[in-house]
Amino acid sequence: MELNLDAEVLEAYGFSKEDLDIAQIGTGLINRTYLLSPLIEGKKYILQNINTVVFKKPQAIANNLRSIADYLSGLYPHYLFIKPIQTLSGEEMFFFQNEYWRMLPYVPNTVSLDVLTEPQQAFEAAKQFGKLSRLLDRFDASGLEPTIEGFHDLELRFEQFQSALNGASNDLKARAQNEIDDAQNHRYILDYFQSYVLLPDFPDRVMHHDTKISNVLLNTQTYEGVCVIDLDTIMPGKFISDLGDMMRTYLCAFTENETDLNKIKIRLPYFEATIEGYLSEMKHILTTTEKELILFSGKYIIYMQALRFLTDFLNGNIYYPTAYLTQNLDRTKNQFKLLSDLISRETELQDIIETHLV
Ligand code: GN1
Ligand code: MG
Repeated sequence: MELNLDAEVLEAYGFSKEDLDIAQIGTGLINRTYLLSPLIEGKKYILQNINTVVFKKPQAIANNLRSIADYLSGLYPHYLFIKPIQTLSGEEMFFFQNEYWRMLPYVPNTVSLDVLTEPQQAFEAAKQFGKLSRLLDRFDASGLEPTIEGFHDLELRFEQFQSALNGASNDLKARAQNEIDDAQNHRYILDYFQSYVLLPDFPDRVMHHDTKISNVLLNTQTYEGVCVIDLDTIMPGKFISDLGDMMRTYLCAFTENETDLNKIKIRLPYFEATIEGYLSEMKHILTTTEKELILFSGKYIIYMQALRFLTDFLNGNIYYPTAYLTQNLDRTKNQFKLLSDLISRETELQDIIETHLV
């Protein structure tokens, strides 16, 4: 396969294109990822092209990862933290023809899943993300830079929704009327968050900010969690970001792209496994206030993702890649269905949480 990959990029890392088999991999919507396999023998590597429309400050990513990697390697030398490999001239990124590239080690004997088929996978993934937060509990998050400004800021996401609404055509608004109502009717989720945000025991922590299942590597044989990947959005945030996105993406058997809304519901065993895995690492780290917000984390992130898809639909689909005109609207409906299922089962979900907090 002929790939759009210049030999200079590989040479910056001491590789020659002729010695490699190069394949594009991954399902992420944002960066382009390649697997480099040596034709004769040797280690495999991952090469990524960073999407600078989304990540406007690639240097912030490199700085954050360097300081976290230094901290972790000093205190927990056995912890596998996937940091970028340096170029021959000692840089964490290679800038070529207006594009940023970086290289990462490939972790052998691991798989990355696109969908969860067993609650145990949710347990392992939640444990891995919880572990990263636990190990970084004492790390000073204020030294990190936001790699995307306001990324999980629900207030900003709500404002972006409102300005998209103000600028949208009557046709788009008419198509999205029910979802626009849903967005307004759930605004209390933002108000609730704001009533907590300044409390001293609701601290900023180091968050991964993209805890979907494909961002955890599992051992090929045992399916135990090995490490987390896709570290571009590691930056300060509230714990609800990571746990909430796990709820958003692990609990339903179908993704945000499913259009049959009857299929969109929460699976209790996956909920319990997610909570159990996360709390196996974070139970003694979370503050009293944070523990009160465990279930809320799901509402917060699912609502935010619904707003983001709806905003993009009203803006004419400029952020998320879409296969058809109303895909972002369908994703919005999907996320609101998930949100309402979560809300309708609040009592039993809260009971599960209580069981695992004792
Ligand atoms: C984007 O590209 P991917 O799938 O890793 C987005 C996430 C959304 C997700 C929704 C930088 O992530 O925040 O939750 O799509 N990442 C960015 O599918 O915007
Ligand atoms: Mg990502």
